[in-house]
Amino acid sequence: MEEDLKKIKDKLVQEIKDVSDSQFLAQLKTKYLGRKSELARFLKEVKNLAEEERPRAGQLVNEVKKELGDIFASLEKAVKEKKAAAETDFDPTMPGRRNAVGHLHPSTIVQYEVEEAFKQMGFMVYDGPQLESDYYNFTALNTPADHPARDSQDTFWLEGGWLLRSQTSNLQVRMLEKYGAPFRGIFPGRVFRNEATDASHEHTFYQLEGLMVDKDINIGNLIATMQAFLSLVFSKDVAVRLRPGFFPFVEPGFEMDIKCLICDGAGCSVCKQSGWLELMPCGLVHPEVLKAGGIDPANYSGFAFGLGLTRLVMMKYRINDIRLLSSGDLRFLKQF
Ligand code: FA5
Repeated sequence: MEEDLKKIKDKLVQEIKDVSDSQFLAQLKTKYLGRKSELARFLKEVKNLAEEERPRAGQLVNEVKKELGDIFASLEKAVKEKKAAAETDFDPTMPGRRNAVGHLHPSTIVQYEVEEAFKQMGFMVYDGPQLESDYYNFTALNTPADHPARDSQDTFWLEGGWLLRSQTSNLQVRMLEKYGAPFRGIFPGRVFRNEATDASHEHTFYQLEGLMVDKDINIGNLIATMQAFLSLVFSKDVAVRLRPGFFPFVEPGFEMDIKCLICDGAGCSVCKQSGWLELMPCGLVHPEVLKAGGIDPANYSGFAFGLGLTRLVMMKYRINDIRLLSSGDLRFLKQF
């Protein structure tokens, strides 16, 4: 009997080897463990054996029955797991996939660098409204309604004397009103002008205004601050030049130009063949502006500048067309 039972087990092990189908597995289970199986027949025969043989024979049959049961249980588990894995597309053996993570826009990268440079010199960073009143964008800046200087900034006018700010200078008087003197701050942000676009002009671009008001501020302080920040941002000396420039809210006023880094001063479409790019008008704050901000010009003086942040980005990365920066073209943006 022992021999016969072993044969049953071996036969099952042989038959079950490549089974992966649950239906076939169920059939085999009936065949080997069901009521009409050989094993059931053996079990019935035990009671016909001599009394002294019965316990040993019963034990043998039950042992084999348990072994077969275990074999079926583990196979059923394996088949079930395989089926579940096939139903989902999750494959735990696949290597992980990288998510496409974005990054900062080049204008933001440069803005943060400039902010860092000015923070090191004790300037705070402020923000302000892009929808602005005529008063803060022009009138408070010594540029009344009939002033011809208004024409140099083609403004998007809205109803009721409101406008899209044409310059970050709109924050000069707002800040002086709010914080008084002494004051040291920069205000980066978006400005708007109703003008035709070309390689160096956009209708929507970024400026970064700076304002410092304190006792005895003079042009020397202005030039030293400008030089310090430019060499921090470019990590090298860059050629700049100062020309007289007129803005109603500074006196004296200057234009600070940077030698074009696209053509290295030879002349190109970005610098309009001049070799220089107008980057940063600046000057000493006009006494009328200080007064509009509630500051007494007899006690305080200051300097202000209006950096063309988008142009600085162009110089820093040698971008030869300003329009690329707002194009949303990923082939361009992925390079930064
Ligand atoms: C102004 O906007 C003054 N608010 C600057 C100022 C501030 C003067 C404080 C004195 C004291 P301007 O219109 O020149 O100035 O513009 C400043 C800078 O913005 C320019 O030098 C240039 O770098 C940039 N800019 C002007 N127009 C455009 C444009 N359409 N596209 C891109 N950059 C421009």
